[in-house]
Amino acid sequence: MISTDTTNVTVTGMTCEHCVRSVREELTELDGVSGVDVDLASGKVTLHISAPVEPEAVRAAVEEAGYEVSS
Ligand SMILES: [Cu+2]
Repeated sequence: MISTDTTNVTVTGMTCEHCVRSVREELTELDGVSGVDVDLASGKVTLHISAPVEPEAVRAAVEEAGYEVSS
């Protein structure tokens, strides 16, 4: 079953589509994440989730890609 729940984070440091792809790939690997939308201009990342996802796991995945979660 795919839930339509979403959660948002803002990622800093992305400058191009390669950055977007890196962040998307890392976040897509997280348990509970069924889809990832990234807006490069604003840094806004929308996670489509099918199960609760720990904020710390999101932060770690973004850092693994080489970027930062703001706030
Ligand atoms: Cu880039």
